[in-house]
Amino acid sequence: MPANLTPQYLKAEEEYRRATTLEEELRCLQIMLQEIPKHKGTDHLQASLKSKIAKAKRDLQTEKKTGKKGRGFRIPRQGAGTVAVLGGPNAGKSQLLRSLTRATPEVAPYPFTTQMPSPGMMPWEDVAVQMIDTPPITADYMEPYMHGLIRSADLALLMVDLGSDDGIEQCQAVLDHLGETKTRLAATSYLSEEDVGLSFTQAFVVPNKIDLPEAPARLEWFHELCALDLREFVISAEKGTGLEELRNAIYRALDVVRVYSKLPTAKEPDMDRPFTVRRGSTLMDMAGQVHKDYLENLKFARVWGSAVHDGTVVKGDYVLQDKDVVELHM
Ligand SMILES: Nc1nc2c(ncn2[C@@H]2O[C@H](COP(=O)(O)OP(=O)(O)OP(=O)(O)O)[C@@H](O)[C@H]2O)c(=O)[nH]1
Ligand SMILES: [Mg+2]
Repeated sequence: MPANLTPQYLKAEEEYRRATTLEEELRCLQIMLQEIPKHKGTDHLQASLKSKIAKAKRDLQTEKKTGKKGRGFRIPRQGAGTVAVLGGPNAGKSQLLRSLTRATPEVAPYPFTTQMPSPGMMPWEDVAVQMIDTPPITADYMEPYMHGLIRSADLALLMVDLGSDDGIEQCQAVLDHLGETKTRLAATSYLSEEDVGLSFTQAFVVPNKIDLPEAPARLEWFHELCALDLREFVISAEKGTGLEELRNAIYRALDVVRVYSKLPTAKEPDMDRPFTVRRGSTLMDMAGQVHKDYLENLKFARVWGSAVHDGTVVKGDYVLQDKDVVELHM
């Protein structure tokens, strides 16, 4: 780390990566600039932040003038996390959505079937994860809004078509294309510290159509030709092979915990609709999700869970554990 970045900086940086509106982006960048230690070692980063802020302001003005959202396509976040399904034409992205969610995007044996991103919710135990089907990325073309979509996703699935001899090349084309932009895939999500715009999204590689007779041989070629530093899940989206492993790994990769809220007046907590927060989040982070009034007026909470005795009184800095039941008091 080039500078001693404060927790506030790191939090703003994390939110910046997940921002879905220009206003949010701008607010996060401003916090980052305010929080960054001002010395020679951070000159470059400071300059970079300033130019990002100037650009976000310009884009906001354009948005206001034209009434058009300049950053293009945004799907509101929903559920425990958001997963972008990526790949070349015909890789089986839409089929995967059909198999893991109740969404019914068109699946067809010819390329370029999907024209617009569309979401579906994948159930996992008592929560759901948002999956987004996307149009194909090719050597020549990627929709401009795909950058924002990938950057704000918690995880990307890079699908490889094992049903065609072109599949490996098409997968490589996706990586090459992204490699020329500031939106990249990696084993974990992070923002580059040297270059403010450069963003890495955690990704899995998902070779698909393993049910086909030639698929195992193609998978071997794929391993020989593309040594990727990404976790791999080999599946048949159509036949269901490997889907349970993938579903579990997707949820775990989000690294969230579930928290159930209980009203002080209620006997039982609401076990049907857990809140999800990033692992390591505090009671305060969750309170804001329940209602923004709690942000200012939270006095304490009682918690029933694995880390504390039943009904323990805790403050805003309590770190939430999976399956905690929380009773907020104003
Ligand atoms: N054998 C087999 N075929 C599959 C599998 N998954 C998808 N397909 C077929 O592959 C073709 C393309 O599937 P889609 O889901 O439409 O692919 P896509 O990646 O969404 O394609 P675009 O929208 O054009 O980018 C269809 O004919 C599917 O039936 C699979 O697991 N096994
Ligand atoms: Mg499709």
